[in-house]
Amino acid sequence: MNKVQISRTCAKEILDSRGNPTLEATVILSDGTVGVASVPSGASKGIYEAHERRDGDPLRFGGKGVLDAVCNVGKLISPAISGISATEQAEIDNTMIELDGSSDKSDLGANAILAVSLATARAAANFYHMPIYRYLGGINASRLPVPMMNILNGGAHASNNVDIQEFMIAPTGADSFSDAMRIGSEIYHKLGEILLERGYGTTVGDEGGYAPSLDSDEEALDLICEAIEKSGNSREKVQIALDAAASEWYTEDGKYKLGRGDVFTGDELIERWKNLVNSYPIFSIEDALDQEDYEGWKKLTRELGDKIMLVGDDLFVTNSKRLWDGISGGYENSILIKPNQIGTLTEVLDVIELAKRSNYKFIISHRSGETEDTTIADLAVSLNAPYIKSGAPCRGERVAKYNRLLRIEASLNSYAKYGDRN
Ligand code: 2PG
Ligand code: MG
Repeated sequence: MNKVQISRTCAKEILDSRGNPTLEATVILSDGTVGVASVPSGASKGIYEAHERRDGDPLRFGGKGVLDAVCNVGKLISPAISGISATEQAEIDNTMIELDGSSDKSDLGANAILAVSLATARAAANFYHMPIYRYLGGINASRLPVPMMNILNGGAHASNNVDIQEFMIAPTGADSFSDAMRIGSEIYHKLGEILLERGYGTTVGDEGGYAPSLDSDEEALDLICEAIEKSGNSREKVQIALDAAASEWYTEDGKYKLGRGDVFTGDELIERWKNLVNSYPIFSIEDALDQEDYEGWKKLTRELGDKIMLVGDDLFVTNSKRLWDGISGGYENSILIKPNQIGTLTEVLDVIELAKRSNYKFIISHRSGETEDTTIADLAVSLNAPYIKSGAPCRGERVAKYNRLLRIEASLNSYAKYGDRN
């Protein structure tokens, strides 16, 4: 038996940052090397995402247990991949896809499959005593992504009245990744002070951003601009990104009904985004329209696609086929990458390859329910990704990824590049 072959795989049920169960998988190689990875879970999920398998037993975790998926790892996946070299990522991922046999990984569960897929890469990296970004990315992996920090939470991630799910600051003009994190943290704390002064709540939402109830979403943007200025950081260094998560607003009659009661047609919503882009330093909007509003996407891309990043999350769900449809159909110019939307590392790398070849920007992303696993940070560096979003510079499971990037930056030393800079 060769030493890097997989000898055994198992999993356990652990908790995510919302206190819901999720999976942690362990892959053990024949020389005893171990790789461990856990998977996150979303709240505003796209309907085309790979299936996250839950037990549905109302007597455990309100039906959200993942013991069936855990069992699938030990009983079905482990024997199927044993004996394959951990460096053969595509073979391992394909073996699991074939074993599952469904179109959405619902049989074994995309959560079970992804946990094993990532743990395999970790085991292989450990075998070669390499950090995982170096194992995955090779000698040219040296660029740190621009962090898109979600400092004000709304939508499905908070119980306030703010409609837009994520208000993010991105220090695109920072000198380095660590400089970007300093800027983000300073603005975050300044925003907290401003909210307190105005008598607003400073409790935080699922991704660590403040979650106050406000008069309007425009007020959120005004407060963030004020925080940028009062923190002493110039507007040239920091831009704003939004995730509208508009699929959550879409109604059966093809309109958008927001939480406060405002109703927009698709055209009216497009006008609203154009007005906001004209009034604020917004450089990126994710899920500006519903995941199936294809005509709307075409129109929005025609009108705003040469000005800002239009990012597909629910629309593309990290799926090459859906991205290909988008490229041919002319919708959006950027894609959000969430490994658990598709379920294997190989498919994640494939969709990013397609995005790069098609001149689509890509953003590596966390989920709103996270664990302390930091694989997405390494993944971003391995691919020289331009952006990462991992929530606010606050809360352990969010800063775990940013701190991992700070450590990678330190170890790359003067060879670390940042964002679009050389
Ligand atoms: C999103 C994500 C992550 P969720 O919509 O982009 O921020 O949220 O994980 O709830 O889908
Ligand atoms: Mg999103």
